[in-house]
Amino acid sequence: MAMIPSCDVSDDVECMYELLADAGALVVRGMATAAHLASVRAELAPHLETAEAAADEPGAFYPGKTRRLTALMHRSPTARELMMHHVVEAMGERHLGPNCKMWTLNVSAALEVGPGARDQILHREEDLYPFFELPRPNLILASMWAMSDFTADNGGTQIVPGSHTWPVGRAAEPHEIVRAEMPAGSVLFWLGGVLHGAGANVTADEWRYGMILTYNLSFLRQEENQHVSMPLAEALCLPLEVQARLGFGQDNGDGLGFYDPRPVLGT
Ligand SMILES: O=C(O)CCC(=O)C(=O)O
Repeated sequence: MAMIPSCDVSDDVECMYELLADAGALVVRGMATAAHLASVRAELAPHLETAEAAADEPGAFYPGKTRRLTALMHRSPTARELMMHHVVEAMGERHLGPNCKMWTLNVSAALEVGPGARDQILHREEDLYPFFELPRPNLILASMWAMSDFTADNGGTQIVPGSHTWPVGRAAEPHEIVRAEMPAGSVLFWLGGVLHGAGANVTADEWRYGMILTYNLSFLRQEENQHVSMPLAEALCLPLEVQARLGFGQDNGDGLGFYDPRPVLGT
């Protein structure tokens, strides 16, 4: 029976990464406090209210009855804090660090799955970079912060453990797909080569609320254009390590992303 391993935030990060690298996915409980969750919710609420749940189009990549909101690093200082969580840092260093000088935020999005939403089509985050052959080198690490409890019925993310090692063309059988179940405050990590997708919500009235933050190697283009999503004046006020994670850093040792600071400083 396919399963997603799980552990607690206080567990050893080496053990966490071994579990993650082996299964391709891992749930870590206790990553965010109730205060963190309340504050992300409050910061994003005015924006999410304006995000309409689309009608369903069969075959469309994004199922209907879901609400999506991006540009979270501009909209939520608490989400920025969680982006830099020490367990995320440890998983990123181990998974992405060996393949790059820096790694960056790839996508930030609040994802609400409403009653009646269907399963999302299974996909790999690394399908963004199709010119690498399967199985690809480590390019992306994904994390899903449970803002509400995730259950098998309310849209818990579908994960296919082990699929990061599969050859081209191998499709998942129903018994190989697991729906992530985790209490609010947990994080589901998965590797960029793992087949996954939002789960169907078969409840009558429960919305599943998650915040997805994915990270990639800094020499690849970020899926979400952070330089447009985050005003430059705001980015320059953030700590240097946060600027670097957002992709505003210019020192990756090879000159990629260099800029002349004089226009920024007004000279
Ligand atoms: O919402 C989820 O559980 C997964 C979302 C996802 O895979 C996507 O938006 O591409």
